Amino acid sequence: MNQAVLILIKPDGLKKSLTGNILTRLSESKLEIVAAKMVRVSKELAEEHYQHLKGKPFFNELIKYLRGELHDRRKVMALVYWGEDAIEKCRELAGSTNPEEAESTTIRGSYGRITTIGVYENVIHASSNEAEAEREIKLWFMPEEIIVDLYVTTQVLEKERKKKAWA
Ligand code: DAT
Ligand code: MG
Repeated sequence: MNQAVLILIKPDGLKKSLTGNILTRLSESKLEIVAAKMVRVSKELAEEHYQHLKGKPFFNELIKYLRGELHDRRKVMALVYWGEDAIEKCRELAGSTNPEEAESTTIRGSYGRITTIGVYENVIHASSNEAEAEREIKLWFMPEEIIVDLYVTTQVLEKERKKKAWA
């Protein structure tokens, strides 16, 4: 069954110049990239993304980590991969959440670490199931940023709004 999955290359992955290596690993899946962009992550976006972990002792550090405050890289790379069993394939290539427990051949096992204060710097995010993937993709991307029609859309009339354009 074809599925979509949100992948984030987290700030540690960017700082360690691992983007190419990570994309090469993910390409083993033979999935199609249907969206990609760099994102400066607001506190609101980070907290919404990790809403299921609100209240955990590591939540505040996790939000700082995703926003790049721990790596002086205030951005992440966000991608949507699409194809047969995309979630399982990407989660397998990513490896376990805890990078010390992840198989050494996986992305997290190869490049992740746990910091002395206990942050799991695990290099990438991959959605964990179809419902989460849909929620996350809709959170990170607008419909026109994705080159296939993944989810039902609606037409909205945009009120007059200032936006940046090429001069
Ligand atoms: P995953 O990212 O594998 O889907 P998750 O959704 O349970 O795992 O957690 C999201 C992130 O939160 C994870 O990538 C790293 C961090 N995290 C999870 N459990 C943690 C823990 N026990 N200590 C520190 N960070 C943790
Ligand atoms: Mg998760």
